[in-house]
Amino acid sequence: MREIKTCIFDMDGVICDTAKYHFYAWKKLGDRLGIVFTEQDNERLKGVSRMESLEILLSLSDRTYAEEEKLSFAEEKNKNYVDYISAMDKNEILPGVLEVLEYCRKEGIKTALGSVSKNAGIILDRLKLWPYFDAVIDGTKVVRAKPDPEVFLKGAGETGAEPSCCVVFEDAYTGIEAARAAGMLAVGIGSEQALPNADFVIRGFEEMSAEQLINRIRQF
Ligand code: B16
Ligand code: MG
Repeated sequence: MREIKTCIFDMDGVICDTAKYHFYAWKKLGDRLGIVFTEQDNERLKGVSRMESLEILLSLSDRTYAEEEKLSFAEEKNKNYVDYISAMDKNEILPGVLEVLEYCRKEGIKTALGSVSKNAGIILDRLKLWPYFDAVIDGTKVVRAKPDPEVFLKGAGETGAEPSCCVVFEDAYTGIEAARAAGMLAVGIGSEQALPNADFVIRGFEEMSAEQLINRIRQF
C-alpha cells in the first residue's frame, strides 16, 4: 500500500475556478490592444506563469512590443485580476475540496498549496482557507514556474515528506509534468483528454468521497 505523507493542491482550477477571472482580465487587456482572445486560447494559459501567459496573448497579434510595455501590460492585467478575486468568498471553493482537506487532517496527512500564482495569498484570505494548509508555496516563493518541479518539491520539503510519499492534485498539463518531474503521484482534475500525462484523472473532488479518493491513491 502506498504511504501518503503530504497532499499538495494546485490552486487555480483545483481549489477554486479562478481560470475565468484570469480569462476576463486577459481579455480586457486583449480588447484594449485589439487582440482577439477566446476561451479556447485561455486554455493554453492554465498553470503558466504571468509573463509566459502575456507572451501567449501577444503572440496572437502581429505587432512586437518592447519589454517595458510588456511589464506594464502584465501589471494592467494583474490589477484587473485582483479586482475580480477581491470579490471572491468561500462559496467559490470548488465542491468536495473542504472534505478532502478535512479528511487529510483526520488521517494525519499533511496538506500543502502548490501554486505559481503570486496572488494565492489574497485568494486564501478571501476563501478563509489558511487554516487548512500546513505549508503554502506560491509564486512569491518560487523562481521557476511549472513544469519545473520546484513548487512541489518545496511543498514536500516544508511538510517534511519525501517526494515519493506526496500526491499532487492538478488541473493543468504543465502542472502534471511538474508533479511527475518531482517524482510524485499526479492526480488530474478535469478530463483524461486534457491530462493524458496524469496517473489518473477525476472530474472533480465531488466525484467520490474523500475517503474513497484517499483509498484509491493508497492502492494505486
Ligand atoms: P498570477 P496555479 C497559475 O496558478 C494559473 O493557473 C495561471 O493561469 C496563472 O497565469 C499563474 O498562476 C500566475 O498567476 O498572475 O496570479 O501570479 O494553477 O499554479 O494555481
Ligand atoms: Mg491550476
